[in-house]
Amino acid sequence: MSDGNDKRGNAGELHQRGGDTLTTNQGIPISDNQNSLKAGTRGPTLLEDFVLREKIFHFDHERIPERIVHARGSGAHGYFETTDPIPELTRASFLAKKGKVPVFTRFSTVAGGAGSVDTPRDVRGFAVKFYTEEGNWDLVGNNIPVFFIQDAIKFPDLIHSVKMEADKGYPQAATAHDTFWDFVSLMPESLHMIMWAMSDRTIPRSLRMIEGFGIHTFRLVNEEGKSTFCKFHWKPKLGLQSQVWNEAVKTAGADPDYQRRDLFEAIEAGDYPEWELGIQTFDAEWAEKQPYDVLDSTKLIPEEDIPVRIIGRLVLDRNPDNFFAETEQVAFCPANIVPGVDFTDDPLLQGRLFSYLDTQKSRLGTANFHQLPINAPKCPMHNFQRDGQFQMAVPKGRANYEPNSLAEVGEDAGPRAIDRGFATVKSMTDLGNDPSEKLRVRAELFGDHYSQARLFYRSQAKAEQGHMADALVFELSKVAIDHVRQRILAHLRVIDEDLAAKVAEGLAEDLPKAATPKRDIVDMNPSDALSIVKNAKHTLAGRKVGILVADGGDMAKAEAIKQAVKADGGMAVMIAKERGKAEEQLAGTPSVTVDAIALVLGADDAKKLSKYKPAVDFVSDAFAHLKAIAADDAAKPLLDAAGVEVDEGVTGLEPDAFVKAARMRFYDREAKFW
Ligand code: HDD
Repeated sequence: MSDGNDKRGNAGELHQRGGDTLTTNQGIPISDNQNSLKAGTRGPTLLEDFVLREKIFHFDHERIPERIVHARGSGAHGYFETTDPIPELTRASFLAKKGKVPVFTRFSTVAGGAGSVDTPRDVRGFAVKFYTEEGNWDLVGNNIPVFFIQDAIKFPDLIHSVKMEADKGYPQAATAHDTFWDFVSLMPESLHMIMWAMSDRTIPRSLRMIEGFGIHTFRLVNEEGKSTFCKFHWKPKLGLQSQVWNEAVKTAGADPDYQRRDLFEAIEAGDYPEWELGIQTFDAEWAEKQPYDVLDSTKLIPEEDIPVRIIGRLVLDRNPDNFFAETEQVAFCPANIVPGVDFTDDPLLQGRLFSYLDTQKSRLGTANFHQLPINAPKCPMHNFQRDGQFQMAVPKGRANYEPNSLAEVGEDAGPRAIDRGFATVKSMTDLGNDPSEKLRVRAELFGDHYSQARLFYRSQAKAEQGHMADALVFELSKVAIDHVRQRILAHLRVIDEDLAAKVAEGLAEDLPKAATPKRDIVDMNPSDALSIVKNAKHTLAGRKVGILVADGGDMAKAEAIKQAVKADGGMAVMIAKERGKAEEQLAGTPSVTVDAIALVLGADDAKKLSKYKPAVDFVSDAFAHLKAIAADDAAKPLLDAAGVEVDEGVTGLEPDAFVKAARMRFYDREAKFW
């Protein structure tokens, strides 16, 4: 335990002391943790029982307010390693040279409460706290490179509209309801993000398979004070992969903790999730030539226009020791930046700079939340801020003000500001701004709400476009207010007539007159980087195969498949109707929990299983979810009962052919389901 005056400025680390004696919070040994103190064997419990009172009192206060957004999340420790230093762009010490710094990362869904499921259709938060030698830098991003709104003043409205409806208290963790679509239909600036939200990006297969984005344009500042605009990108080593919607819905029931478990188990198994950090950099002159405003968070910069330069990697190699102390109490804040990084005038970012510090006070209850071990910097931290609730540090001496001349009488005068300290970039005019007036306005180019929504839709593979139309049909089917659905269709017509027609057909509604854009639409070149399917990595790494076995099956074949999957970097699990005959029980392990299936059965087994609903679902869901299926003739009765039609994703039991198929999903199969 620290002496509370630790030179690194950390608050004392309040570890639970070792030893196996159960004590009260005052350290008093407890003799009986089963019975409260009573007046006689059958008498009332006595107020005097301080052991009981303290225990119940503490329990009663265990919960803290959950985050107003991003309440459900999963965290992990790790490190960031700079592999291609950028001293010419930034003086941020850890980016200017090769080397590693510790990090804590938290992934989250946005809309649901802390106890909601892992697989709703929702944006994923991707927040990284870098504990650098010059302080903590928090890159608080999402898995989508744009945002719903342009100005922070709209954030409370956006969140109110998406959360459970105020009168009903539902739906939980879902955008598919009146208030969200009502808001969106009146805020066309959200349409670009809506395209992303209705794409497969919001139903990821695993947190290890999502991209991350800093979203805003930031600044990098070098030793000479030169500032360069920068967008940050995280690229997953396992590639991008998503579920299909029907699969995500079923996963929510099969395993509400699907993604949290996946992250935890991968790290426990030493299969460390990894991302590359990339940057897109540009100057004001380039920015001024674009058909969008780089300060507008509803716009992205296509990678084809400015390639992403990879400068480092993030590796998550340690699970938290304690969920509450670390994942729940971690306090991210976009205002936490280090010398060498700076903000821009993006009005969404500017509002965020206030909100996070403010919300932590209400969530964590004291201005001293930065002293919690997960939030404290790992570099020296010295200042004259003092006291406040739950002050953990015990500063020595009387220097709690500055300037002071206490050094002249031999006392510790405390810390001083240094020339190398953080200095804000001075220019407010480098993006053509005129700061001479106070105005409640947005820059002119912020008015184009459709061009990039169209860019996103037209950059998708055919299957992905179909998924977006399906998602819109599903969501709008849950909207009871007729004019809201019509208003959305009017916007879709501007984005893409085909998309609008498909959605209208799915709803069996007439198309309204198209909305009238405020500005002319710019037809940007489609960008392959925006598609998941076009960027899928065909690999079994990070994926799991389920092998359904039964008494009559050839176990040598099952074992050969298992070994081949492992050799290819994947995991394989044997599943049987009865748990005692395999590693998992069929009814509790539906095929939504794996990425491909193999059926190693005897002919009699297949006949019996074809009458057993969990077995039929196991196979028919795998087929419907576009997964590879390995089976031989013996499995035919089960394949038939599940409606499987042989295609290139259905192989025999030869391990090589199956492993090759299991590395991907078979999107062409979807055409059969219509
Ligand atoms: Fe936010 C949490 C991401 C706009 C206000 N936000 C929060 C988290 C993430 C983001 C990942 C969870 C952090 C964690 O794991 O603890 N937020 C974003 C992104 C945005 C964004 C990528 C746009 C580019 N946020 C945004 C605005 C505001 C907020 C415009 C308010 C003006 N966000 C908050 C918050 C939260 C938060 C209320 C809730 C809990 C917390 O901060 O710590 O302050």
